[in-house]
Amino acid sequence: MPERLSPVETAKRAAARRAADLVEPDMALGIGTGSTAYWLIRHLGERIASEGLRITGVPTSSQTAELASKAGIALVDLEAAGRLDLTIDGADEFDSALNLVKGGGGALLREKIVAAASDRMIVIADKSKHVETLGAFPLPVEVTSFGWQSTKAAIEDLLPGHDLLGDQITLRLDGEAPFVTDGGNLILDLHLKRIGDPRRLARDLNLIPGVVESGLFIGLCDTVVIGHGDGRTEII
Ligand code: ABF
Repeated sequence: MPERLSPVETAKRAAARRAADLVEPDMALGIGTGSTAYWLIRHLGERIASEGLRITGVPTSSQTAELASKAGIALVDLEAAGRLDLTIDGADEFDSALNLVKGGGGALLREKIVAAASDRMIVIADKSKHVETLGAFPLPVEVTSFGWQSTKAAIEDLLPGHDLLGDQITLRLDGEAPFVTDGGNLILDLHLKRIGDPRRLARDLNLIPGVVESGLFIGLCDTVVIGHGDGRTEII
């Protein structure tokens, strides 16, 4: 009995399946985090089982590592892998210049490092992630726990000089406690509503002491595979 999926899950699965079909034997892959990436892992597992596909993978989170290992993907450390052929990952938003907002799952630092170490990056996403202007999704910024309130104040001082509609900053929580990333850092979510110049904001954020990385991925994504609720896909 085939699974009955919601239109959003149908879209995610379709995008993931199309991207999985682009993976070639012996590729060294960066493998993303999030529900769309988990569909990718499932489809790669099916190809491993059905055609004996041989690939190695660098996971971007502990959950990705667990799922990829169970799917039969040989996991390697990024240091051992060196350059990767391809990273496939999800996103929270993407615009038509293929700028991304990522990090809703809290793994943005490893996701960005892995993407930057790859010859190509493909994003897989349902069509609702395609926006004209980034910013409706709160922008995750990873900061050191040491001095995080000073870092937050420095970000607040930065924002008025940018083309934004919102300016609230919240500390991401895990229940009552601050959320802690795989790297031991904290995440501030910037509720900006509209980011007029993502490249400039990304650059300015990374100049602030205490900011480890932001969820703005500029110039890293080569292709987006978009999934639709009826199972169709398109590539931009
Ligand atoms: C990860 O996947 C994160 O960067 C991003 O927040 C999330 C998107 O999740 P989903 O695919 O479940 O929409 O790449």
